[in-house]
Amino acid sequence: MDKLIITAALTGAEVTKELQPNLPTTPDEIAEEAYQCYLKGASIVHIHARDKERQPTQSFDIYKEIKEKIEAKCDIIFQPSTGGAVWHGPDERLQPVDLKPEMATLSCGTCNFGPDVFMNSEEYMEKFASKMKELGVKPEMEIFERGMIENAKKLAKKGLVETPMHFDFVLGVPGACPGTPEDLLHMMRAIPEGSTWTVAGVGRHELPLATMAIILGGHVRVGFEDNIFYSKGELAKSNGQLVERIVRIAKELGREVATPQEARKILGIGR
Ligand code: KMH
Ligand code: ZN
Repeated sequence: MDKLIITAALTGAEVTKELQPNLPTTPDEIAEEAYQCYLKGASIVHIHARDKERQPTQSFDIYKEIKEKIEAKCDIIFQPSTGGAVWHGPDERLQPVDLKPEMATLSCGTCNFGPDVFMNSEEYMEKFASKMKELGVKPEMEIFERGMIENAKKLAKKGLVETPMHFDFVLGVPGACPGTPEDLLHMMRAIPEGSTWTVAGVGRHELPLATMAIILGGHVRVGFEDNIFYSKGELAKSNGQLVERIVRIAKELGREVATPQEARKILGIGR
């Protein structure tokens, strides 16, 4: 079994400081939080930028600042979001890809997202995939519903995404696929052989699904984007605290944790 890749999803587009006072939102806060997660055992950081009013933004300049600040501290893999917030348009969402990061997310279909709709038409997906291919950015295929795996396979068939693909099952988003153990099993069995996968369980699903992934040979995403709590009713102190717990569980279960360099090798991204 490969070593475990832990992704820290630090900020997201939906969480506010009112909900989670320790949410990192400025480039300095995000870079420091990324570094702390790296020290605890994360090998990828999934980044959403915020503007000065702490609103989600896909600004090239702000992502650039965050990327440079993180790279000054450590070699964790920088993975910007191209999902942004539900109201961002496709060109706006694509801006951080121009930084030529090692990875970026690629959402593989449209779904409900709480009270909103997260729009990812075939046209968007092909546009995002083509641009990432052109710039040598490894897409992480974001899967919110089972049918999205078929969309990802279609992108690969068209030669817009290289194989083996890396998937992230985001399970438990209100309005999309629930986060039961059966849902994760269904998803992992549906991806092409040789693919790698991560699970991001939303809210109370984070810990059980992460534990399943550790056992099943998948990888794990944790962080305030997906879950702001450490346990029921108890807010987490930091993203690092959530990473630390996964490292501890992995150790107990006999699964070694990957460094960023080891994660690059597992994912087939060069440096
Ligand atoms: N904020 C969601 C609407 C991604 O980062 O690629 C989309 C999202 C996915 O978070
Ligand atoms: Zn995201």
